[in-house]
Amino acid sequence: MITIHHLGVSQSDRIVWLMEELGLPYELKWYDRGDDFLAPAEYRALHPAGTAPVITDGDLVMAESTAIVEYISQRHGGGRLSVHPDDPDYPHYLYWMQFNNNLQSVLFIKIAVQSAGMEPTADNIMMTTTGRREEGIYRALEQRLGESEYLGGPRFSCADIMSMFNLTSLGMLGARAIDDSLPNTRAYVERVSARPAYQKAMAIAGPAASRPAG
Ligand SMILES: N[C@@H](CCC(=O)N[C@@H](CS)C(=O)NCC(=O)O)C(=O)O
Repeated sequence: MITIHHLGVSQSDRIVWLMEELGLPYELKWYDRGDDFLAPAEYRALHPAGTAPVITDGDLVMAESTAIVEYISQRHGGGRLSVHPDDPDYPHYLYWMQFNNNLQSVLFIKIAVQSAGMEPTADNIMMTTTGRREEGIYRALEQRLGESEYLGGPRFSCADIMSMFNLTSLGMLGARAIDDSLPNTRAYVERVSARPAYQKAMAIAGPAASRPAG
């Protein structure tokens, strides 16, 4: 059985969500962040990358959520939440599977530049580039959700599982609020949040959940 090593309040909640969508059994092992808000030593010892999520599946120890999600979908879920290479939406699926890392890399650069005390002025090339990229990402998101019900096509897929955390929980990294300025994205977030598997997963491992007793 797959064990999800869940770091309390982190994007490892998406693996719980995936398992609930697929109706697969799993064991949840909960870890709390340290006082520095980072993963504790016990968590970092699981995988050299030291980031959440990590899963174990028999002898396999795997990190990086994009890889984990596709691995579980294909190996344990019969590919039913993936988009097949023959599908016309396959290129979109691949693109939106990268949305998570795409947006987060921009936000991390923004935080680094800001914490170095640099001002967001027009002659600050890093701030200009980061701002332009961030705007482009949200523009692409609005455009995609204006033409397709889900990111990977007409069907809910792993691309949606990969993307929701960024739209609901990334305020702490300065992510843009999903408000009336992003109407297609806002409607999408409401639609996807209503899914029973999403609600169940968030109750188990989402931002408002806490370590189960015992
Ligand atoms: N691209 C990675 C990002 C992983 C990541 O940054 N995880 C955060 C949690 S949201 C983390 O491990 N933070 C704790 C730490 O860095 O100590 C993935 O999707 O798995």
